[in-house]
Amino acid sequence: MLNKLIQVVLGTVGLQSALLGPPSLSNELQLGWVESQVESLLGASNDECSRCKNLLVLGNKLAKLNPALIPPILIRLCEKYNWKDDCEVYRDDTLARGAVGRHIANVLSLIDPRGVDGTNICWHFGNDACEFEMPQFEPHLSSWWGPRPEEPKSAGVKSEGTTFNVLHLSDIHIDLRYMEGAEADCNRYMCCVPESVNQNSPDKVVEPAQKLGTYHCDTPQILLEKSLAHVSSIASRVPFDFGVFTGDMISHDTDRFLSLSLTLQSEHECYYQMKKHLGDLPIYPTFGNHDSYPYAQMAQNSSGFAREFEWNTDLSSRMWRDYKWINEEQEEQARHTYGSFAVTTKSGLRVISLDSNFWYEENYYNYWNISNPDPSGIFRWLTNELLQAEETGTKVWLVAHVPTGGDADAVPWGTEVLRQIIVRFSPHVIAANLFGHTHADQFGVYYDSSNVSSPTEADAVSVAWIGQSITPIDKYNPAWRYYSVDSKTFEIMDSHNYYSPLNETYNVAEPKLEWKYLYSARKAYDPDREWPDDAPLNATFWHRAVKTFVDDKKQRQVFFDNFSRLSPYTRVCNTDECIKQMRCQMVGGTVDEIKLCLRRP
Ligand SMILES: *[C@@H]1O[C@H](CO)[C@@H](O)[C@H](O)[C@H]1NC(C)=O
Ligand SMILES: *[C@@H]1O[C@H](CO)[C@@H](O)[C@H](O)[C@H]1NC(C)=O
Ligand SMILES: *[C@@H]1O[C@H](CO)[C@@H](O)[C@H](O)[C@H]1NC(C)=O
Ligand SMILES: *[C@@H]1O[C@H](CO)[C@@H](O)[C@H](O)[C@H]1NC(C)=O
Ligand SMILES: *[C@@H]1O[C@H](CO)[C@@H](O)[C@H](O)[C@H]1NC(C)=O
Ligand SMILES: CC(=O)N[C@H]1CO[C@H](CO)[C@@H](O)[C@@H]1O
Repeated sequence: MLNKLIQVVLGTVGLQSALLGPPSLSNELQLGWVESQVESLLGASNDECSRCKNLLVLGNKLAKLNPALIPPILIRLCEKYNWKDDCEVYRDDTLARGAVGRHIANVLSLIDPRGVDGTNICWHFGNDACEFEMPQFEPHLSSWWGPRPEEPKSAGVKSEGTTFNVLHLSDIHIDLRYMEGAEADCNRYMCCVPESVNQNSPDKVVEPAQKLGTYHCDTPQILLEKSLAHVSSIASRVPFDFGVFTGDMISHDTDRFLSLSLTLQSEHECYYQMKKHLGDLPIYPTFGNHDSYPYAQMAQNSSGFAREFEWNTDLSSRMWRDYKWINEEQEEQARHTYGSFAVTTKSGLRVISLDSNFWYEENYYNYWNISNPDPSGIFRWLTNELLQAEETGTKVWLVAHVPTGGDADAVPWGTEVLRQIIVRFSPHVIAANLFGHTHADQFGVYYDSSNVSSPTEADAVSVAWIGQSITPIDKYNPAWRYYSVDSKTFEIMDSHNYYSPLNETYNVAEPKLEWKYLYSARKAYDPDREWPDDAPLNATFWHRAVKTFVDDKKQRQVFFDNFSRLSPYTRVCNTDECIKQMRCQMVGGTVDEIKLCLRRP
């Protein structure tokens, strides 16, 4: 069945690129003309921001007239101005390798080069040529919802002291090209694959890729299987109600080696292994930034280019349904909302899985129509789900890959919209937000406050639980967690984290992964047991934990030990700068808030 699907997908995409066609040689004249235009625009004496915008005006015109010209122009300019090592990523070839030229052309044809699109493109891609501008989302946003209910329906629901368990898996990044013995200490990504070289020692491998995984490399097949076998062994003792997979199945292989077929095979393999090891346990997945092709690209309906990505939503949602993780109606939903869907679990919790590529910074489609809070429609869809839940007193968990804060590699505009939604519906509707992406074991607190740098305990409304990765990249021990959840309020009462010390498997004849219990968040982050036993690990709990990480050196180290699961590369964080960075990432709900927080003395 898979082969057939791949053929169908390859067939349609191939036909499409053939129709768009490569530029002919006679375009050489046009290329030369554009190059001279670019040169004169760059040489103009106006300020950097205007120069950058003028270039975008040219790009926008060209992309509308002849989009096929954009990829060869990008390659030529990239080589001339030395933008990247590998300028071939701008090619218009979306099958054999992950080239994005056509997608940049698509986006260039859509942007408003002189407005907020141009400003923020020049800010982000143009080395701060223009200053960042937050678009004005009001009155759009507040028109999406009325005031918060005085007496929310869910307020009447009281805990009865019973719990159930939920599995959280994240960031598998299977590398089907992983090769035991290949160079793990390579100069140029990807390491541990046949082509990896260390330039100082091209003929002799410096650090051989290990059988079960290596700190600087993605997940070999066997590591995925052994990890899931461990999850399954725990599941037989502490049964899970359901599992959440917060995305990223494809390896960090560079565009040179990524292909559509490798993407499809990796997605298939990850879903298949979860099904094989976890049986009837429903898993609610979400797409990561790597789970697309070319890397991180995903177009909104309103762009007119969404069809180029339908292969992915169609393939995945069909598999989720085949594996009985979602039903037919939800499959239909997922196909129409870029893989996002909502399900009600057997215990009555509403789980909403949301495609985070619409706020990820490397998706080019996030840089047009920036003034529109919702070009994709997913935020309206989400808000309608939340309003309905508010009305019926249903509790919701949000599941997405890229956190709105975290490592701050999302776009400030999309994350600000989501932050406002989360704050509006927390804590009375949204009981938890689950993310992945950073590979670290992290969390964040959302505040209902405009005072970004010093939010108070009373302002804390919601928590981002950022799940640790299976992949050891970069320098983590493979790990996963499960939550114990109140059966009535659906608040998280504790998290239980497992890890496997990968270095113990290095250079031994019969390597074996030993899985160990790492920690419980309740015990680790409230060592004096001040927090009442029957209180959930809600935003108030985590607000206090942040305070201890800042003030107490010992607690801070516990956090960092757990952050990388005690890998040999565990960080020590004792400088003011490091502590500030840590704190801002924890309390900054969005990319913009983190930046504002870092700027404060
Ligand atoms: C962009 O979004 C605005 C809403 O802010 C909308 O009115 C407009 O039509 C959109 N522009 C394009 C080019 O689609
Ligand atoms: C996107 O377009 C499809 C096909 O026209 C439609 O069925 C779907 O509802 C749209 N999705 C959103 C989120 O607007
Ligand atoms: C933010 O909080 C700090 C510390 O409590 C306070 O000094 C400052 O005035 C507050 N700013 C605003 C805008 O409320
Ligand atoms: C967290 O739980 C405590 C104890 O039940 C409660 O006092 C506090 O208001 C809760 N905080 C939030 C944000 O719900
Ligand atoms: C693995 O790394 C940990 C953390 O640095 C260390 O304590 C342990 O001794 C290491 N094990 C081996 C076999 O090197
Ligand atoms: C790996 C590691 O150091 N984990 C720590 C996480 O927190 C718990 C609770 O303090 C410690 O016991 C673990 O050692």
